[in-house]
Amino acid sequence: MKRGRVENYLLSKIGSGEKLHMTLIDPISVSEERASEIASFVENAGSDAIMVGGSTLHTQEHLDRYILAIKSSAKLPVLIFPNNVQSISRHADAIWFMSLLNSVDWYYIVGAQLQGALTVKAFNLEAIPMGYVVFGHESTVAAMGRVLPLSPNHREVAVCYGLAAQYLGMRFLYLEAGSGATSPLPSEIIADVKNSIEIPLIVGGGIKTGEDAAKVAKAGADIVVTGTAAEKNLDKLAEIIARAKGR
Ligand code: 1GP
Repeated sequence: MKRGRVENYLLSKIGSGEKLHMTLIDPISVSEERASEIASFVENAGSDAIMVGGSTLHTQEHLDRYILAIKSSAKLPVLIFPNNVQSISRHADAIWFMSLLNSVDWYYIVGAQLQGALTVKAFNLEAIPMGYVVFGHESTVAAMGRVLPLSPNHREVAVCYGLAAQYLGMRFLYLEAGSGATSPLPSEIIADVKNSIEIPLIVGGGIKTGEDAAKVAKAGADIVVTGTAAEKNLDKLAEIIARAKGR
C-alpha cells in the first residue's frame, strides 16, 4: 500500500531529525467548542497533528461533527485514533489503522479492523498501519480492549512486540501507558524498543509536564502524544509541546 499525504508528512519530519508532538482530543470529555479552541491553540504552539479518539466514543455522527469543528479552526492534519468501528469519519485526513497487539481478544487485534475496512475504503481515508501495545491494567483502554497486562519491567517482551509489529509490516509502533496514567513509561523501555526497531515510535500516556515530554522524546520516542494535558492547562501544554520538540 502506497504511503499517503499524512504519513509522508510525518515521515519527512521524522526523517529530518525532528521530534513530533501530537495532541489527542477525546470527544467524550471535551466539547466541540473547546476542541476547536484547543486545535487552534496547539497549532500555534507547534504541535504537529491532532489525533481524535477515546476509549468510549459511541457515534460516527458525533465524530463527524467533532472533526469538522476542529478543522474549522486549525489546518493541522487530523488523524482518527479509533476505539472501534464507529470511529471512522470521512472528514479526517487519516486513520491510524491499528491493532491492539497485546489484547487477548481477536476482536481488538483484527476483528474491528475487518468490520471497518470497507468503510475506510468507501471514505477513501488514508489508513496508516500501526501496532499498539498497552502497558498496565488500570486504564480504560486496558479494560475496554481486554488487554493482557504488560509490565514496564518486561522490557524484552515490549521489544518482541515492537519487532513483531515491524515484521508484520506495520509502519508505526505505539507504546501506551494509558490515558491519565500516574507517570509516563520509563525511559529504559522506550530506549530498548527504539534501539531494536526501525519503524517510528509513538509514546503516550501519563505525560503531564514539559520535563516528562523531554524525557520521553530523549529516550527515543519519535512522536510524543498527550491528551489529558490539553484538557487541563493550555500553558502547560505549550511547554509540553516545546519540550517534546526539543525547544
Ligand atoms: C492516551 O496516550 C494517550 O491514549 C494520551 O494519554 O491523556 O495521559 O496524555 P494522556
